[in-house]
Amino acid sequence: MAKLSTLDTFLSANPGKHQEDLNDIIKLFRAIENASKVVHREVNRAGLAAHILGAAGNTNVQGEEQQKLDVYADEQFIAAFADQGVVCGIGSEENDHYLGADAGLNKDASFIVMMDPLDGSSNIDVNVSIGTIFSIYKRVSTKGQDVNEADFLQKGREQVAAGYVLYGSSTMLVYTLGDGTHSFTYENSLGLFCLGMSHVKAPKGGKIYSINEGNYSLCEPSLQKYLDATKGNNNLSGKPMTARYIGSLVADFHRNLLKGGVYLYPGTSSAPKGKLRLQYEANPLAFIIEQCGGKASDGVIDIMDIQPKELHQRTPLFIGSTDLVDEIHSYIK
Ligand code: P6P
Repeated sequence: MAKLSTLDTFLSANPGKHQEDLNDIIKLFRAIENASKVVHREVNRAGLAAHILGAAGNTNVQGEEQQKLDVYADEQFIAAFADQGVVCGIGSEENDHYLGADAGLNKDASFIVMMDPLDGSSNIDVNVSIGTIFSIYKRVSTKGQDVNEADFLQKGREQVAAGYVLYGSSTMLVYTLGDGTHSFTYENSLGLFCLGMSHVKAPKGGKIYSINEGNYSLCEPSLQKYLDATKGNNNLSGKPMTARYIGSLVADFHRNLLKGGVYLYPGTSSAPKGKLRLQYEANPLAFIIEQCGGKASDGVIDIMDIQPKELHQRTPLFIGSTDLVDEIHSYIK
Protein backbone atom coordinates (compact mmCIF):
# COMPACT_ATOMS: atom_id res chain seq x y z
CA MET A 1 0.00 0.00 0.00
CA ALA A 2 1.66 3.24 -1.18
CA LYS A 3 2.25 5.80 1.62
CA LEU A 4 -0.17 8.74 1.54
CA SER A 5 1.64 12.01 0.85
CA THR A 6 -0.31 15.08 1.98
CA LEU A 7 0.17 18.64 0.75
CA ASP A 8 2.12 19.75 3.86
CA THR A 9 4.53 16.80 3.76
CA PHE A 10 5.08 17.10 -0.01
CA LEU A 11 5.71 20.86 0.17
CA SER A 12 8.18 20.38 3.04
CA ALA A 13 10.08 17.77 1.04
CA ASN A 14 9.94 19.71 -2.25
CA PRO A 15 10.48 23.44 -1.59
CA GLY A 16 12.02 24.03 -5.02
CA LYS A 17 13.97 27.30 -4.87
CA HIS A 18 11.96 28.52 -1.86
CA GLN A 19 13.59 26.79 1.12
CA GLU A 20 14.06 30.10 2.93
CA ASP A 21 10.36 30.98 2.56
CA LEU A 22 9.13 27.45 3.17
CA ASN A 23 7.19 28.24 6.34
CA ASP A 24 5.28 31.01 4.58
CA ILE A 25 4.75 28.83 1.48
CA ILE A 26 3.26 26.08 3.64
CA LYS A 27 0.91 28.63 5.25
CA LEU A 28 -0.09 29.97 1.82
CA PHE A 29 -1.05 26.48 0.69
CA ARG A 30 -2.77 25.78 4.01
CA ALA A 31 -4.99 28.78 3.24
CA ILE A 32 -5.69 27.46 -0.26
CA GLU A 33 -6.44 24.01 1.12
CA ASN A 34 -8.76 25.32 3.84
CA ALA A 35 -10.75 27.58 1.50
CA SER A 36 -10.92 24.88 -1.19
CA LYS A 37 -12.47 22.42 1.26
CA VAL A 38 -15.24 24.90 2.12
CA VAL A 39 -15.86 25.76 -1.52
CA HIS A 40 -15.84 22.04 -2.39
CA ARG A 41 -18.62 21.48 0.16
CA GLU A 42 -20.74 24.37 -1.14
CA VAL A 43 -20.19 23.54 -4.80
CA ASN A 44 -21.35 19.99 -4.19
CA ARG A 45 -24.39 21.23 -2.29
CA ALA A 46 -25.28 24.12 -4.64
CA GLY A 47 -26.13 21.77 -7.48
CA LEU A 48 -28.70 20.24 -5.21
CA ALA A 49 -29.90 23.65 -3.98
CA ALA A 50 -30.26 25.05 -7.49
CA HIS A 51 -32.37 22.17 -8.68
CA ILE A 52 -34.36 21.40 -5.53
CA LEU A 53 -33.82 23.86 -2.68
CA GLY A 54 -33.29 26.87 -4.93
CA ALA A 55 -36.98 26.61 -5.89
CA ALA A 56 -37.83 27.56 -2.28
CA GLY A 57 -37.14 31.20 -3.14
CA ASN A 58 -33.36 31.22 -3.23
CA THR A 59 -32.76 30.32 0.41
CA ASN A 60 -31.06 27.21 1.78
CA VAL A 61 -32.26 24.75 4.39
CA GLN A 62 -30.95 27.00 7.17
CA GLY A 63 -33.04 29.81 5.71
CA GLU A 64 -29.82 31.66 4.86
CA GLU A 65 -29.77 33.97 1.90
CA GLN A 66 -27.99 31.98 -0.84
CA GLN A 67 -24.92 33.91 -1.92
CA LYS A 68 -23.66 33.76 -5.49
CA LEU A 69 -21.04 31.04 -5.26
CA ASP A 70 -18.24 33.09 -6.78
CA VAL A 71 -18.76 35.85 -4.18
CA TYR A 72 -18.87 33.17 -1.51
CA ALA A 73 -15.65 31.59 -2.80
CA ASP A 74 -13.96 35.01 -2.95
CA GLU A 75 -14.82 35.66 0.70
CA GLN A 76 -13.61 32.21 1.77
CA PHE A 77 -10.20 32.58 0.08
CA ILE A 78 -9.69 36.15 1.35
CA ALA A 79 -10.54 35.05 4.91
CA ALA A 80 -8.28 31.99 4.67
CA PHE A 81 -5.29 34.04 3.42
CA ALA A 82 -5.91 36.74 6.07
CA ASP A 83 -6.10 34.03 8.74
CA GLN A 84 -2.64 32.64 7.86
CA GLY A 85 -1.11 36.13 8.04
CA VAL A 86 1.35 35.60 5.16
CA VAL A 87 -0.40 37.72 2.50
CA CYS A 88 -0.20 41.52 2.25
CA GLY A 89 -2.36 41.93 -0.86
CA ILE A 90 -4.98 40.16 -2.99
CA GLY A 91 -6.14 40.91 -6.54
CA SER A 92 -9.33 39.04 -7.34
CA GLU A 93 -11.72 38.86 -10.29
CA GLU A 94 -14.52 39.54 -7.79
CA ASN A 95 -13.06 42.85 -6.55
CA ASP A 96 -12.55 45.90 -8.78
CA HIS A 97 -9.61 47.12 -6.68
CA TYR A 98 -6.83 45.07 -5.09
CA LEU A 99 -7.17 44.42 -1.33
CA GLY A 100 -4.57 45.30 1.32
CA ALA A 101 -4.46 46.14 5.03
CA ASP A 102 -8.05 47.46 5.00
CA ALA A 103 -9.22 43.93 4.13
CA GLY A 104 -7.42 42.47 7.15
CA LEU A 105 -4.27 41.46 5.25
CA ASN A 106 -0.86 41.74 6.89
CA LYS A 107 1.22 44.69 5.64
CA ASP A 108 4.33 43.03 7.16
CA ALA A 109 3.82 39.92 5.01
CA SER A 110 5.91 39.10 1.93
CA PHE A 111 3.43 37.61 -0.54
CA ILE A 112 0.61 38.81 -2.77
CA VAL A 113 -2.02 36.60 -4.40
CA MET A 114 -4.06 37.09 -7.56
CA MET A 115 -7.01 34.79 -8.09
CA ASP A 116 -10.17 33.87 -9.89
CA PRO A 117 -11.97 32.42 -6.89
CA LEU A 118 -14.53 30.49 -8.90
CA ASP A 119 -14.07 30.40 -12.65
CA GLY A 120 -16.96 29.13 -14.74
CA SER A 121 -19.43 29.54 -11.87
CA SER A 122 -22.33 29.94 -14.35
CA ASN A 123 -21.86 26.21 -14.93
CA ILE A 124 -22.55 25.27 -11.30
CA ASP A 125 -26.34 25.07 -11.68
CA VAL A 126 -25.96 22.62 -14.58
CA ASN A 127 -23.53 20.51 -12.55
CA VAL A 128 -20.51 21.13 -14.77
CA SER A 129 -16.98 21.24 -13.32
CA ILE A 130 -15.64 24.66 -12.25
CA GLY A 131 -12.40 25.86 -10.73
CA THR A 132 -10.34 28.25 -8.62
CA ILE A 133 -7.18 29.71 -10.20
CA PHE A 134 -4.41 31.35 -8.13
CA SER A 135 -1.08 33.07 -8.73
CA ILE A 136 1.44 33.96 -6.00
CA TYR A 137 4.22 36.60 -6.13
CA LYS A 138 6.69 38.15 -3.72
CA ARG A 139 5.67 41.77 -3.06
CA VAL A 140 7.81 44.49 -4.68
CA SER A 141 6.56 47.26 -2.34
CA THR A 142 8.20 47.97 1.04
CA LYS A 143 7.41 45.55 3.85
CA GLY A 144 5.50 47.26 6.66
CA GLN A 145 3.68 49.55 4.24
CA ASP A 146 0.42 48.76 2.48
CA VAL A 147 0.62 47.17 -0.98
CA ASN A 148 0.54 49.33 -4.11
CA GLU A 149 -0.33 48.83 -7.77
CA ALA A 150 3.18 47.71 -8.74
CA ASP A 151 2.73 44.55 -6.64
CA PHE A 152 -0.08 43.47 -8.99
CA LEU A 153 1.55 44.39 -12.30
CA GLN A 154 4.47 41.97 -12.22
CA LYS A 155 5.14 39.78 -15.26
CA GLY A 156 4.09 36.14 -15.06
CA ARG A 157 7.79 35.16 -15.10
CA GLU A 158 8.00 36.55 -11.54
CA GLN A 159 5.45 34.10 -10.12
CA VAL A 160 6.61 32.17 -7.04
CA ALA A 161 3.76 29.66 -7.30
CA ALA A 162 0.58 29.10 -9.30
CA GLY A 163 -2.17 26.55 -9.54
CA TYR A 164 -5.81 25.67 -9.67
CA VAL A 165 -8.45 23.70 -7.82
CA LEU A 166 -10.80 21.71 -10.06
CA TYR A 167 -14.20 20.96 -8.51
CA GLY A 168 -15.15 18.04 -10.72
CA SER A 169 -16.03 14.38 -10.33
CA SER A 170 -13.27 14.67 -7.74
CA THR A 171 -11.74 17.85 -6.31
CA MET A 172 -8.12 18.25 -7.34
CA LEU A 173 -5.41 20.77 -6.50
CA VAL A 174 -2.70 21.22 -9.15
CA TYR A 175 0.21 23.56 -8.43
CA THR A 176 3.79 24.46 -9.29
CA LEU A 177 6.54 26.19 -7.29
CA GLY A 178 8.71 26.31 -10.39
CA ASP A 179 10.10 22.84 -9.73
CA GLY A 180 7.58 20.70 -11.61
CA THR A 181 3.79 20.50 -11.50
CA HIS A 182 2.11 18.26 -8.93
CA SER A 183 -1.49 17.16 -8.49
CA PHE A 184 -3.38 16.29 -5.32
CA THR A 185 -6.83 14.74 -4.94
CA TYR A 186 -9.15 15.67 -2.07
CA GLU A 187 -9.96 12.60 0.01
CA ASN A 188 -13.31 13.36 1.63
CA SER A 189 -13.00 10.64 4.28
CA LEU A 190 -9.69 12.11 5.51
CA GLY A 191 -10.39 15.81 4.80
CA LEU A 192 -6.98 15.97 3.13
CA PHE A 193 -5.49 16.63 -0.30
CA CYS A 194 -3.34 13.58 -1.10
CA LEU A 195 -0.64 13.36 -3.76
CA GLY A 196 -1.86 11.87 -7.04
CA MET A 197 0.84 12.71 -9.59
CA SER A 198 4.19 14.51 -9.18
CA HIS A 199 6.14 16.18 -12.00
CA VAL A 200 3.21 16.00 -14.43
CA LYS A 201 4.30 16.12 -18.08
CA ALA A 202 2.09 17.30 -20.95
CA PRO A 203 2.08 15.25 -24.17
CA LYS A 204 3.93 17.22 -26.90
CA GLY A 205 1.06 16.77 -29.37
CA GLY A 206 -2.51 15.60 -29.24
CA LYS A 207 -5.76 15.64 -31.15
CA ILE A 208 -7.98 17.80 -28.91
CA TYR A 209 -8.72 21.47 -29.59
CA SER A 210 -10.94 23.57 -27.35
CA ILE A 211 -12.58 26.79 -28.57
CA ASN A 212 -16.05 28.34 -28.66
CA GLU A 213 -16.70 27.75 -32.37
CA GLY A 214 -19.61 30.16 -32.09
CA ASN A 215 -16.97 32.89 -32.39
CA TYR A 216 -15.69 31.55 -35.73
CA SER A 217 -17.08 34.43 -37.81
CA LEU A 218 -15.47 36.94 -35.40
CA CYS A 219 -11.97 35.41 -35.69
CA GLU A 220 -9.12 36.63 -37.89
CA PRO A 221 -9.11 34.92 -41.35
CA SER A 222 -5.77 33.27 -40.48
CA LEU A 223 -7.29 31.65 -37.40
CA GLN A 224 -10.36 30.64 -39.39
CA LYS A 225 -7.98 28.79 -41.74
CA TYR A 226 -6.54 26.94 -38.71
CA LEU A 227 -10.04 26.06 -37.50
CA ASP A 228 -10.91 24.77 -40.97
CA ALA A 229 -7.74 22.62 -40.92
CA THR A 230 -8.73 21.03 -37.58
CA LYS A 231 -11.71 19.43 -39.33
CA GLY A 232 -9.71 17.79 -42.12
CA ASN A 233 -6.43 15.89 -42.57
CA ASN A 234 -4.26 18.97 -43.08
CA ASN A 235 -3.16 19.28 -39.46
CA LEU A 236 -0.42 17.75 -37.31
CA SER A 237 -2.47 14.71 -36.39
CA GLY A 238 -3.11 13.98 -40.11
CA LYS A 239 -6.81 13.45 -39.46
CA PRO A 240 -9.78 15.45 -38.14
CA MET A 241 -9.07 16.66 -34.58
CA THR A 242 -11.44 16.17 -31.65
CA ALA A 243 -13.42 19.22 -30.47
CA ARG A 244 -13.86 19.33 -26.70
CA TYR A 245 -15.16 22.52 -25.01
CA ILE A 246 -16.75 22.51 -21.55
CA GLY A 247 -16.99 26.28 -21.06
CA SER A 248 -14.97 26.02 -17.85
CA LEU A 249 -11.35 27.01 -18.48
CA VAL A 250 -9.92 24.94 -15.61
CA ALA A 251 -11.73 21.78 -16.73
CA ASP A 252 -10.75 22.22 -20.41
CA PHE A 253 -7.17 23.03 -19.44
CA HIS A 254 -6.86 20.05 -17.08
CA ARG A 255 -8.16 17.55 -19.64
CA ASN A 256 -5.87 18.91 -22.35
CA LEU A 257 -2.91 18.86 -19.94
CA LEU A 258 -3.35 15.14 -19.27
CA LYS A 259 -4.49 13.94 -22.72
CA GLY A 260 -2.68 16.41 -25.00
CA GLY A 261 -4.55 19.28 -26.58
CA VAL A 262 -4.80 23.02 -27.05
CA TYR A 263 -7.25 25.60 -25.67
CA LEU A 264 -7.88 28.78 -27.61
CA TYR A 265 -9.61 31.97 -26.54
CA PRO A 266 -8.52 34.39 -29.28
CA GLY A 267 -9.12 38.07 -29.71
CA THR A 268 -12.12 38.71 -31.94
CA SER A 269 -13.50 41.63 -33.94
CA SER A 270 -15.86 42.36 -31.04
CA ALA A 271 -13.28 41.74 -28.27
CA PRO A 272 -9.74 42.27 -29.66
CA LYS A 273 -8.14 41.24 -26.35
CA GLY A 274 -10.36 38.20 -25.97
CA LYS A 275 -12.20 37.38 -22.73
CA LEU A 276 -9.72 35.84 -20.31
CA ARG A 277 -7.73 37.78 -17.72
CA LEU A 278 -3.95 37.89 -17.83
CA GLN A 279 -3.10 38.10 -14.13
CA TYR A 280 -5.33 35.44 -12.58
CA GLU A 281 -6.27 33.13 -15.47
CA ALA A 282 -3.63 33.15 -18.23
CA ASN A 283 -0.43 33.67 -16.20
CA PRO A 284 -1.01 30.99 -13.55
CA LEU A 285 -2.01 28.40 -16.18
CA ALA A 286 0.95 29.46 -18.33
CA PHE A 287 3.31 28.79 -15.39
CA ILE A 288 1.72 25.36 -14.90
CA ILE A 289 1.83 24.37 -18.58
CA GLU A 290 5.46 25.50 -19.08
CA GLN A 291 6.46 23.42 -16.05
CA CYS A 292 4.78 20.48 -17.80
CA GLY A 293 6.70 21.12 -21.05
CA GLY A 294 3.81 22.87 -22.81
CA LYS A 295 3.35 26.43 -24.04
CA ALA A 296 1.11 29.48 -23.57
CA SER A 297 1.04 32.59 -25.77
CA ASP A 298 -1.19 35.48 -26.74
CA GLY A 299 -0.49 34.57 -30.36
CA VAL A 300 2.59 36.81 -30.50
CA ILE A 301 4.65 36.38 -27.29
CA ASP A 302 4.69 34.00 -24.32
CA ILE A 303 1.95 34.88 -21.84
CA MET A 304 4.45 35.17 -18.98
CA ASP A 305 6.51 37.77 -20.87
CA ILE A 306 3.60 40.22 -21.20
CA GLN A 307 4.06 43.38 -19.12
CA PRO A 308 0.72 43.87 -17.32
CA LYS A 309 -0.68 47.43 -17.37
CA GLU A 310 -3.76 46.88 -15.20
CA LEU A 311 -4.98 44.24 -12.77
CA HIS A 312 -7.99 43.06 -14.77
CA GLN A 313 -6.54 43.31 -18.27
CA ARG A 314 -7.60 40.68 -20.77
CA THR A 315 -5.43 38.71 -23.18
CA PRO A 316 -5.91 36.32 -26.06
CA LEU A 317 -4.82 32.83 -24.91
CA PHE A 318 -3.45 29.84 -26.81
CA ILE A 319 -2.34 27.20 -24.28
CA GLY A 320 -1.50 23.50 -24.22
CA SER A 321 0.78 20.99 -25.93
CA THR A 322 3.80 22.70 -27.49
CA ASP A 323 3.41 21.26 -31.00
CA LEU A 324 -0.26 22.26 -31.12
CA VAL A 325 0.41 25.83 -29.96
CA ASP A 326 3.24 26.09 -32.50
CA GLU A 327 0.89 24.83 -35.20
CA ILE A 328 -1.51 27.69 -34.42
CA HIS A 329 1.40 30.17 -34.50
CA SER A 330 2.25 28.93 -38.01
CA TYR A 331 -1.15 30.24 -39.12
CA ILE A 332 -1.51 33.47 -37.15
CA LYS A 333 2.03 34.91 -36.84
P1 P6P B 1 -17.48 31.56 -23.65
C1 P6P B 1 -16.05 31.09 -17.93
O1 P6P B 1 -16.89 32.23 -17.93
C2 P6P B 1 -14.78 31.49 -18.68
O2 P6P B 1 -14.16 32.53 -18.04
C3 P6P B 1 -13.87 30.28 -18.82
O3 P6P B 1 -13.92 29.46 -17.71
C4 P6P B 1 -14.38 29.61 -20.07
O4 P6P B 1 -13.38 28.85 -20.75
C5 P6P B 1 -14.84 30.79 -20.93
O5 P6P B 1 -15.13 31.86 -20.02
C6 P6P B 1 -16.08 30.48 -21.71
O6 P6P B 1 -16.38 31.64 -22.46
O7 P6P B 1 -17.41 32.93 -24.30
O8 P6P B 1 -17.03 30.46 -24.59
O9 P6P B 1 -18.78 31.25 -22.99
